[in-house]
Parts: sequence; C-alpha cells; structure tokens
Amino acid sequence: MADLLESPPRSPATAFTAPAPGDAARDTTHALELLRLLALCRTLEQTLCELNPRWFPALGEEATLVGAFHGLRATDFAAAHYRGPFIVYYMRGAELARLVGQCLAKANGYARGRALGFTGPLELGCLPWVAGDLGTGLGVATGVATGYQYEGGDRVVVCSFGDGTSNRGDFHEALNLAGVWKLPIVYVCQHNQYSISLHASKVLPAGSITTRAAGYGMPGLTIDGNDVFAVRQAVQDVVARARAGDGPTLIEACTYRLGGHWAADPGGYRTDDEVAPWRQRDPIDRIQRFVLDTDLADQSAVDQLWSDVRAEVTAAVEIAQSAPSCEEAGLGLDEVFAK
Ligand SMILES: Cc1ncc(C[n+]2csc(CCOP(=O)(O)OP(=O)(O)O)c2C)c(N)n1
Ligand SMILES: [Mg+2]
Repeated sequence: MADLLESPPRSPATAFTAPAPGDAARDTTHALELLRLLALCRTLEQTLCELNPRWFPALGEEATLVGAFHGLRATDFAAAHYRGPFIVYYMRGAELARLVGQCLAKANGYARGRALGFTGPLELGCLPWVAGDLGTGLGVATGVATGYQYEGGDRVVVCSFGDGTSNRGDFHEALNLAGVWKLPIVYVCQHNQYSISLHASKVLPAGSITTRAAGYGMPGLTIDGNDVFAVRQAVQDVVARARAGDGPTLIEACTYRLGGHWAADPGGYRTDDEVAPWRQRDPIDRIQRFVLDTDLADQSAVDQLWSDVRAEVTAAVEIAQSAPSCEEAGLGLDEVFAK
C-alpha cells in the first residue's frame, strides 16, 4: 500500500505532449488581440498578487484562459475556474476597475463585497460564483446548458475547472448528465498539474483527464494549454459541435502553474529543475515570438502594447483603491435577504 501511495511522480516536463507552436493550420487572425489579452492577464495577475496576498495567481496559464473563452458570443455562458477568472470576465465586457475593486472587497466590485473575489457578473453571462466549494460550478454550468437545450437555439456554455477539481463527485455527475442529454457545453480542464502543493501524478491514476471522456460518451481532447492558438482553435471547433446539437466535449489543456497556489505561498514543494522547462514554454513568450517572426508587429509595437496594458491596469487600480469600502458605501445585508 505504501508503495502505491509513494509511486514516483511523472516528470512534469515530459508529462504532456506539446505541439510545435505556429502550426499553419491554426487560425492566427486574432494574434495581436490575443497577445494583448495575454499581456493584460499577466500584468493584472501580478498586480493583484501585490495588492492581495490571498489572490490565487494564474501566472503561466494565460493561454488556456484566454484561448478557451475568446470567441464566445455575448449570448453564451462562461463558467470560469476560480484561478484566473478576471481575464474571462474582462473578455465578456467587465470593467477592469470593478474587477480590481472586487479583489480588494470594495463596494465598486461586481460582488459588492459580499462574496469571494472571483464571483462573476451574471448580467454578462458569467457564473456568479458565491461559494469556495470547488466543483459546484460544474453543476451550475451544466444546469445552464440544460436550460439552453430546453429553450432551443444555439447558445453554448464553456466551463473551466482545475485538474484537482476533476476528482470531485460534482465532475462525474455533471459530465454524466451532459453526456446522456447531449448538452451544449464544453468542459475545459485547466490542468496546471497542482492542487495546492499536491502534484497531479499522485491523484490521477490514468495519468490523463481526457481518458475519462469515453466513460461519459463524449469526445476528449488533450491539447497544449500554453499555445493560445491551439486552445482557441480546439475550443471553437467543439463549441461549433455543441451549437449544432452534437453534444459536449471534454478538453484537457496542459499547462503549468508558474506562481504559488496563492500569492503568499512560500512554495518549497517543487524544485527549480521542475519549474525551469515550463518557464521555457511561457505562453506569452511563445505568442510574442510568433508575432515578431511573422512580422505581424515589430518590437516597438510590442513594447507599446505592453506599456498600454500596464497603463490600463494602473488606471484601474487607482479607481479601485479610491472606491469606497462596503462600510463607507453603507452596504449591509439588505440586498441579500428578502425584506
Ligand atoms: C470542495 C473543496 N475541497 C477543497 C478545497 C480547498 N482547495 C482550494 S484550492 C484547492 C486546489 C484545487 O486544485 P485544482 O482544481 O487543480 O485548481 P488549481 O488551484 O490548481 O487551479 C483546494 C484543494 C476547496 N476549496 N473546496
Ligand atoms: Mg490544478
């Protein structure tokens, strides 16, 4: 028994097959916009870590986040994982200053100081995540997909979650129902290889999450989660399938959590040798190299893009920091319970 529990972890550097970037078959039309979103995501996540030591950074996972939710329609529904949801809400039209305010529990936040920082604005078709219970979002997102199927039309749900969360019972119930009813939903596992300090190899006996898809009667795809073009293309392909009434898909986007579990995580449970190869596969370096190599932009345009993104985040932080606290705004429980 002890041997089983102590089985050696797979080398994270070789755990996933990483397709070569810049595959000609990929749609690179949105390259500059995607680079801007990745740069914004990185800058925002770094800034939120400085503002709030309890923030859960998505550093290194930007391509999975942006690629999975870019290209959805306003009428679709985005159920984002708790790690890195703000860039998803931003792509849905959320105001950056309100998102930063939410991270600071200010009254201008979408959650108005009453829920955890990663709650999404329902009015923009985002999951209003009111609980820290991992996995509950899978059930709610699947319920939304059931509603979409019931109303007819071609609306779809994209639901992301972590590799650790895929071991929850909620995952099984949600995917089983979606498979049986052929619901219009795409499940994207943000496989960053860690649940807090626990490496995925300790808790994923099959080594992959995609292998589970067959049990739910849906296709499963394992993709390079650090290649934003690959992620966008894969998700858009199966979103089209779901829109056409052909049912759900499970995607495993293989990536790596470059930061701590939360900003103040002292780490110590992984070695520099483990992290180094993943720094080489940094999703932002990859798209930036593509943009420069294909002459979509020159170095000065890329520098300008970064400086614009930094200015946007700085402006949002200034507004959020000067926004009233919930107490100052007089926010009580009057909007929580019926009178
Ligand atoms: C039901 C439940 N169990 C445990 C936790 C504590 N917890 C918070 S984050 C986390 C790790 C989740 O790992 P994963 O799903 O891979 O997401 P990641 O943090 O890697 O993005 C755990 C166990 C929780 N919030 N909810
Ligand atoms: Mg994880």
